[in-house]
Amino acid sequence: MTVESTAARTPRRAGSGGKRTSASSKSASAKSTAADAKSAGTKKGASARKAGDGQPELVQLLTPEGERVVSAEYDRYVADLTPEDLRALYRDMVMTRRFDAEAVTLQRQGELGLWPSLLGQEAAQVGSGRATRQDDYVFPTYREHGVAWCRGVDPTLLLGMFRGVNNGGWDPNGNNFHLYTIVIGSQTLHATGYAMGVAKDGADSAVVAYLGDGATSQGDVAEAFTFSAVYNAPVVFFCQNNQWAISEPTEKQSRVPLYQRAQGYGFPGVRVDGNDVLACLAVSKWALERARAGEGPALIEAFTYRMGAHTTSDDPTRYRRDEERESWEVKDPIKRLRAYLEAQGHADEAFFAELEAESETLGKRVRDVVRAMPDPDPMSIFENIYADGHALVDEERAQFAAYQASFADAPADAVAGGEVK
Ligand SMILES: Cc1ncc(C[n+]2csc(CCOP(=O)(O)OP(=O)(O)O)c2C)c(N)n1
Ligand SMILES: [Mg+2]
Repeated sequence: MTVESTAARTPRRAGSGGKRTSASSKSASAKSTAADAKSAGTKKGASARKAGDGQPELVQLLTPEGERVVSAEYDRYVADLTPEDLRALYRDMVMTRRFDAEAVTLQRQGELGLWPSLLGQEAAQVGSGRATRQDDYVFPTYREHGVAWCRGVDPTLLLGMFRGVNNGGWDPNGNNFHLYTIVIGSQTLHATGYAMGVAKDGADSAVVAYLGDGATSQGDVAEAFTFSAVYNAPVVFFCQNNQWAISEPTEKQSRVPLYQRAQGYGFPGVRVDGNDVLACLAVSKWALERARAGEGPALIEAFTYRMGAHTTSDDPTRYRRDEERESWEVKDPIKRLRAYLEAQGHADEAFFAELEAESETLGKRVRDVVRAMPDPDPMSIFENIYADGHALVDEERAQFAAYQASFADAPADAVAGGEVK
């Protein structure tokens, strides 16, 4: 039991208009993972595992070897998953990893300015992303490519900002997936405010705020935790503890395990194996269900690892040892679900081969779309700053227009009397 049950369980929200009900569970399917768990190669009643040397327990439903662990507490959240659902989770992770690898390559080829890879964090993102409902709202950091995938955002749209051709790239309200946020931790406040609004509307939607381990040291996150707790906001804080905030290890962020921070704010915190897609799905569903039911926020700490560099501008060999990375390779989220699918006879060679081909097609599409992205008009950088214009921006615009016009190949009509046409 890793839920901080000592934290004050806030009562149901009173008088908030609409009725908030628990998420309805899907009807029982022919073959459940709980049934699978009861069959061959399962471990009973041991879903809380040690995270590593001296680390506290974490919720785990699939071991790194792909064995299903029975959990009295969390099995019910994955009990209705069919073999098809499990293959779909596997596909999500494979497609996400392939997309991410293509983006890294595109950056290396000079097609993108920067890329923050999610390598190693696929299970945390797909598990939590697939736990959300369409009407839920998600506030990501800059690394949530797997969550974007689950929300239905076309992956090619994620690349525009990193190519420098736009300031975001997608309509946040199209998929209830907010724009990427680079200012560390600030999205937790946006999410909290949004969740307070959802509650005032009387809707039974929930909100998920993604954050990193480093973000937990930000004042914005402390404020978001405080406000969400006292206003009992339906928000789930999904923290991917990938062990590093650029070159700062988690030990430099906190003297207690991150999930325990929730206790001080009066809401529950859980540490989950972030490389176990089933556990991430189950724990996220638990947190979303209680948020919908008016029980307020929860903090999930998905214990995982950033297998790549912080971004393509970073060189992690300067601050961490290869052995550390290698120790996480054996916990790979994709390999462990594959082992489970194979052991259960839920997927055959043809499935894996088709998926491989499908992911290559995605890679090619991403490449083609990025290379064809039109460069924006340089003057467009001055758009969308103030609704009604601003003297300083006008001055800067004129200066920049003159600068652009000073190039030999500038179009003759680029400027007229210092004003942009
Ligand atoms: C307010 C603020 N301070 C500093 C930075 C620079 N910065 C960018 S990423 C990063 C580390 C974030 O680490 P973490 O929250 O663990 O997320 P991760 O990158 O590991 O996913 C920092 C300090 C920033 N973007 N915003
Ligand atoms: Mg981190």
